[in-house]
Amino acid sequence: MRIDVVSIFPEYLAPLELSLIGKARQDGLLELNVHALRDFTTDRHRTVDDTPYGGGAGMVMKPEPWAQALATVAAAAGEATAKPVLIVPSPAGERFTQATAHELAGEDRLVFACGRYEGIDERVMEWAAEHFTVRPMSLGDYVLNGGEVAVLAMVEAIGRLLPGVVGNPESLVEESHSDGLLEYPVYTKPSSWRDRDVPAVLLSGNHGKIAQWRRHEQYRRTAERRPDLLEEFDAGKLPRADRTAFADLGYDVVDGHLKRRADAGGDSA
Ligand code: JEB
Repeated sequence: MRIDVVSIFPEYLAPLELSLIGKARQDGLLELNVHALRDFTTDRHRTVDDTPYGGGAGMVMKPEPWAQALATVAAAAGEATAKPVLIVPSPAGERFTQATAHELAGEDRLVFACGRYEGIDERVMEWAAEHFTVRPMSLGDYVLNGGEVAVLAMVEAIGRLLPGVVGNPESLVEESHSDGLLEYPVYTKPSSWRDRDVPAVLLSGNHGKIAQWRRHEQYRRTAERRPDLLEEFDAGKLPRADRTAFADLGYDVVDGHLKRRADAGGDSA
């Protein structure tokens, strides 16, 4: 996979050279190119922003440097194959999820356009659709100062899904089977630490019991921290012990879906 990133702060993307993604690059699985937007300006001051039409606070990124940068990047690796995907981080984008990461990990070429200020002149996204599949994407419902931090997160999430990148492929298989639940808690040695013991079942050697305990911990945590995830959960063919676990958490199974009992307590604990 080839990834290009355009930013007025290319040094912000330096962490991508490290660890997991750096390893993928060394192994030739990932080609990463970071471009400075100001290199595509033509005026003496290397201007990238201007005041917003219609008024209001802040500045808007000018279209001309973006068109120069994106046309250059689009041409760079040849447009012989399908259009590259242009990901534009934005608080107004579609939510970036693990499903998005899987989708994008199957692409040959990704280009990330990191905006700053109040964002990029909207006409850039319209024009870019001639050369790219344009995907405005948001990391989550909070406000960042620009797209760079979002790109670090997205590239890491995508990069670790590329075949051969994660050291232990079993950890990816386990993740993909996680059914949209939160992870179970994990422990390591020592078995007793500051008067706190690792749950005995994990030392029992009974792998059936361990698997069930972990699954029930996933249910408990998800009900407590992310009850929204349980609305999507397929409870159709749960074993009786799992239905009982959910009943204890205040949930009944109705038509294959979990339904919070009306008389269940104020919290899910
Ligand atoms: C992404 C960005 C800004 C209004 C307010 C602030 C370019 N989850 C996310 N939150 N914020 C961003 C994001 C993502 N992905 C984000 C790109 C830019 C914020 N800003 C600042 C823009 N509009 C500029």
